[in-house]
Amino acid sequence: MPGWTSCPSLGKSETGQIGKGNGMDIAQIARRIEAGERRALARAITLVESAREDHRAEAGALLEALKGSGREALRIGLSGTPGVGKSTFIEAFGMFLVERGLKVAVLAVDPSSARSGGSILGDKTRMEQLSRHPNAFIRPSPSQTQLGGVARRSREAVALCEAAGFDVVLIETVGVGQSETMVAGMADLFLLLIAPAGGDELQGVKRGIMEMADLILVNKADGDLKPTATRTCADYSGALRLLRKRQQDPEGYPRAMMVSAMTHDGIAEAWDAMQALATWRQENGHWAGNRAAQARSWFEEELRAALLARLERDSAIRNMVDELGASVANGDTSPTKAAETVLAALDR
Ligand SMILES: Nc1nc2c(ncn2[C@@H]2O[C@H](COP(=O)(O)OP(=O)(O)OP(=O)(O)O)[C@@H](O)[C@H]2O)c(=O)[nH]1
Ligand SMILES: [Mg+2]
Repeated sequence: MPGWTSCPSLGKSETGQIGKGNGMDIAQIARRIEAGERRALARAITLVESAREDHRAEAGALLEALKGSGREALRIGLSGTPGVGKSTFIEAFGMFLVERGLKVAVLAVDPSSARSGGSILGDKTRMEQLSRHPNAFIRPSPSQTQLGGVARRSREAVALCEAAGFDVVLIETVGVGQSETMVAGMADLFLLLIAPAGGDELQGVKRGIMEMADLILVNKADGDLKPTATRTCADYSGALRLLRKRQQDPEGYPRAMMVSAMTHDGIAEAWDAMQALATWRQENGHWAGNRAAQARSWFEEELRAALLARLERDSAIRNMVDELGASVANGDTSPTKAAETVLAALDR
């Protein structure tokens, strides 16, 4: 993976220039990304993944420089429990798309520390064809920090892929609580991959996650598992019909379908369903409305993170927060009063 292990600073570009994020370098890297240069894209993603303050500033300038590209990809979030077949599905679906002339980027988002180096290797073998295809770009999940940091970096990586001219950006996450919400919050469509199983399993999928799904894909609908998959699909279809109708859905959505990432059965139908939904949402204003709402909440999250970071940097305030935290824990001070005290100190 080019750039995956390299130094993230864009200042040290391949041209050997040592820059400090000045306009020249940023403009140049932006042009290279817009020209679809994968190496530039990989480096830029490494940059946005960095927590270093100077890198953050460069990343901000780069994203600003790319803002005007006006390119829009179809952003597809994809979630499912370990072993459900996400990687296999992405390989099959990704190949299906590139064979139709589309450019596909795959980003993995994993806020837990569950994904070891071994699984990344596993993914590479599961996505062997796709990872070698000139119209595909696969980026594994970076090493981990807290969820907030992951959300920001992932959004930025999506924006970079979009500016690089990818038609479809797949954002994969393993189902671990909040990560689905995060991925759904940066996608136009959200797919939930489910394994064939008895009725009891239905209870295992949290209602909140079902409510986010646009398509539930029952994978492994092949061989001996086909009858179970058929039943599972019917169960989920029934469950989806019981959910409250969402404004952003045409008749018949959200829906459950069967696929086999192994035999490729149902992949074309799933893509048709995704396209039909995306088109309907575009024609009915939900697409733009959703993107606007996502951009707004991204801004608000940035602001919250920046304000907290500023508090963290001020050692007097940090000490105050520590002391008040202890006092709140003892029951000596109420949480409300403690927060007011910190805010009052900031105003001084
Ligand atoms: N029969 C059948 N097996 C499948 C299918 N898709 C995936 N598998 C198998 O299921 C296992 C897990 O597949 P992966 O694609 O690695 O699953 P994953 O969701 O990416 O798993 P994690 O990365 O661990 O979260 C592998 O042994 C696959 O060969 C399918 O459509 N049919
Ligand atoms: Mg996988």
